[in-house]
Amino acid sequence: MVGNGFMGAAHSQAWRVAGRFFDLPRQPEMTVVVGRDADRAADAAAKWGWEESSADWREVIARDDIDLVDIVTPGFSHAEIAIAALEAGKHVLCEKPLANTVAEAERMAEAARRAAASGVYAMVGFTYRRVPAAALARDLIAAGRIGTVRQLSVSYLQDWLADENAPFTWRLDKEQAGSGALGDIGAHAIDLAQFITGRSLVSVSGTLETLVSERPVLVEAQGLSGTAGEEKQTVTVDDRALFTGRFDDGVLGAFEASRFSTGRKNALRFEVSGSLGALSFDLEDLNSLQLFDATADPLTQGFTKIIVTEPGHPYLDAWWPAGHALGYEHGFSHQVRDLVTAIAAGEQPTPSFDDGLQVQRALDAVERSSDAGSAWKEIS
Ligand code: SOE
Repeated sequence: MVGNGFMGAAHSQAWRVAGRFFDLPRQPEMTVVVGRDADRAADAAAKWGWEESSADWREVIARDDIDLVDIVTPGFSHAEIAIAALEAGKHVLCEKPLANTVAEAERMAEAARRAAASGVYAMVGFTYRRVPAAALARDLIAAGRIGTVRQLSVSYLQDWLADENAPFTWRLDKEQAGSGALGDIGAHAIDLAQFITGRSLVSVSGTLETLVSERPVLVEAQGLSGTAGEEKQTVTVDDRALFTGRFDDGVLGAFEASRFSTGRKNALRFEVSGSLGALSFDLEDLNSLQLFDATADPLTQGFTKIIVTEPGHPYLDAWWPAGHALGYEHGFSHQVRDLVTAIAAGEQPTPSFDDGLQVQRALDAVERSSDAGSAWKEIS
């Protein structure tokens, strides 16, 4: 695994746990964790259960005992590491968004297509597809449970930047992160909307805004934030992204991504309305999915809260008895389960780098639209 920040902790947990709960065709071995700072990488290895640590990813991907490279670094380094790993014959899991630019994502997708021809696969980490309630929503929509989808809204709301004295971290630097709320969490909203509906966005109209343009420098990172210093640094990304998107079946979706939504910690929400019913989900209540059945008796109709913990629900057979809830980290374990299962079967795991490229093009179209006064832009 290359990278040892917050996302590295989440992925480590998944690599450690997935093979102990799911019957995987191959058992993951957590060989090396790589970090720029050798001491911090060594601490991460000891804490998270990696056999070794290293400060040199190039040396690690050249090793014969490495089969798969998991990339959890900021976006600017994804292309270089992923392409090198694929060319070295290693399977790749890469955090979202796939890259910082469409050009980088195109090169990555091309490398992934070449590698797949010889049975080496790449996957992008849109982990929320693997939240059981989200997977159930997709199944219900595909089965026609809410009829023809007519509209949807998807928002991803967090508030870890609402404090204007929260320090400047890499997620606020365009050079390192590519974009702000748009790429960091808007990318999840786009992927999830496309995943649950089975449709693709084709055009968008959007507006980006930066609410706090200068922040104190970071002294020491902790989680998403850290301790702040005296000096100031200029924020070079958006804090909030608002956009509408047209899907390939004509449906119009409403999207919002913000890290300034006071009181909302990790609220990835969707509501999909169809001709026969509707579905509603909130990641802050991730063990449930709300279903409205428009064909039911009007006198007793209403959104029903489905508790998504039954063994028959997606991914739930491996976990606890019904009613014993899952959390944020389980999506990552499900991701490992699906990735390892696909690789062992010689199949392309999803979402592929081509899927990641399509999301990257959508992000780019939102930026182009915002620059052009919210003019509609094709995703191409
Ligand atoms: C920060 O906004 C962040 O950690 C994202 O980078 C992740 O992708 C998301 O899962 C949680 O929030």
